[in-house]
Amino acid sequence: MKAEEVLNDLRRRFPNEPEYLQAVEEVLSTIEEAYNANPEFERYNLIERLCIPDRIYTFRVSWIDDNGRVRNNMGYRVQHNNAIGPYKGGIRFHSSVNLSILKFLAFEQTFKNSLTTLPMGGAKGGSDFSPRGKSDMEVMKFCQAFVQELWRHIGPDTDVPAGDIGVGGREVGYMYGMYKKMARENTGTFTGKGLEFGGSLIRPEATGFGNVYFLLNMLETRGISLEGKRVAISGSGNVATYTALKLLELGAKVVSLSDSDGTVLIPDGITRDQLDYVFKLKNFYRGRIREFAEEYNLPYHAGERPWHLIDCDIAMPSATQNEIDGDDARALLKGGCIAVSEGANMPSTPEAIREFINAGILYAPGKAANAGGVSVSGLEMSQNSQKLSWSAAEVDAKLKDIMAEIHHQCVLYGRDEQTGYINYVKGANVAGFIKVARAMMAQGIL
Ligand code: NDP
Ligand code: 2IT
Repeated sequence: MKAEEVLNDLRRRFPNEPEYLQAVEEVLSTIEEAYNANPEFERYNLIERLCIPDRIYTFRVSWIDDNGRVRNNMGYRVQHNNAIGPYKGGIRFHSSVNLSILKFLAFEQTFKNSLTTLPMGGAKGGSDFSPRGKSDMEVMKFCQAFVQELWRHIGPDTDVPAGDIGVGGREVGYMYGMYKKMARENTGTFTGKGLEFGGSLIRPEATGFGNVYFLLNMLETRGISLEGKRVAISGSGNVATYTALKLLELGAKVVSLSDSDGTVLIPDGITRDQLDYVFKLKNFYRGRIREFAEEYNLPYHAGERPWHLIDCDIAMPSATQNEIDGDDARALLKGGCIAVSEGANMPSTPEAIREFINAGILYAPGKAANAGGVSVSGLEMSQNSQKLSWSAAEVDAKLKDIMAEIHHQCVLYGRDEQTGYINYVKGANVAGFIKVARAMMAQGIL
């Protein structure tokens, strides 16, 4: 396999899917050697079957808003690969959602889920519906209409959706309610459910906590302590806020948060009271980070991302894809950044990744660093199957072990023998790939 040839073919066939092509390019450029080491893979044209999703469902979602107007959104589910387990991955509701974005996310999810050590295939779904500015009733009606189409394609051993941007506990609850009604069963087909109806303790915290656990593993390879480190975070949603919470608990300083309108700087580090305010603002009032800045008289930069606004030791991008470009990466490095651990999926552009790796800093791609979320989703599935629920301490301990194992796999496949540098991009891609590839080979051409 020549990565460039495979890519050129995909570029020709999917010319309007830049995010998908970007994600595939990053993986192919690092697994070429591992792939070619096994000639059987090529004979089965494994690479093409791994890059192109198994199937994609596309549908229209019609619903009625509070003013009685009929609204139409697009709905999608990309079932990418189920070689190692049922399709598994989040649902994103955001006005920017299109097939390219969901295909990139489903592709990434396949490698991420392979890394988790749990039996889950890769999928992603969503809609260009934006919950922002919608009433609770509108969100409910939309979720119900979305699931009236989706429900027949999912199931506890077929495909298990969860949250992502714009989809949290509220949306999962509404979607699961309608799913249950349509499917006439109660097997927990969504994860991220409420605790009263099969949800797992620590699932809301899992992505952010898991990212901090991964960061600790990375820092340990260089004997660096997290205590007192200045951490810039982007976003102020699920991943960002729980990342901040764990950092605070471990004595680090969170110096920024953001949303799609702008960035707040917290030069002395966020306090627990301030963070509680953000949790309330975002989850209950669905307000803007600007309001937090106003409440505490903190510097706010409209329309800006954090990276060039404040010096930090560590960056944890936790908002969206391609939110750190080459200039942002250079600004981070100039400001003394020694580690980047990605809470978001593909937040760094290829140029930014090159900058980080060339500078020799610790750099963890999202598919490794943010895998804690889907890992605890996997644990939620286990608990649902057993009809049991585990304690928070038990789930948290399992999450820590899983993040350590993912880190271990990255080191195993990503450490350069000569320099000792750990290329976490290569490590995560190769480790994720090998497991899926072996499973695909064992199951024949499907
Ligand atoms: P939320 O919807 O809870 O929060 C998203 C945050 O990012 C909000 O602050 C939002 O601002 C901001 N944001 C979203 N889109 C943009 C954009 N285009 N430009 C700038 N800011 C933006 O989502 P999550 O916290 O769940 O997800 C954040 C990231 O983490 C995503 O990349 C997601 O794929 C990834 N992830 C999530 C997991 C999970 O378990 N939830 C697991 C693994 C990865 P605003 O409110 O203004 O839209
Ligand atoms: O990107 C991700 O890993 C998620 N949004 C979580 C997926 C899941 O199934 O919990």
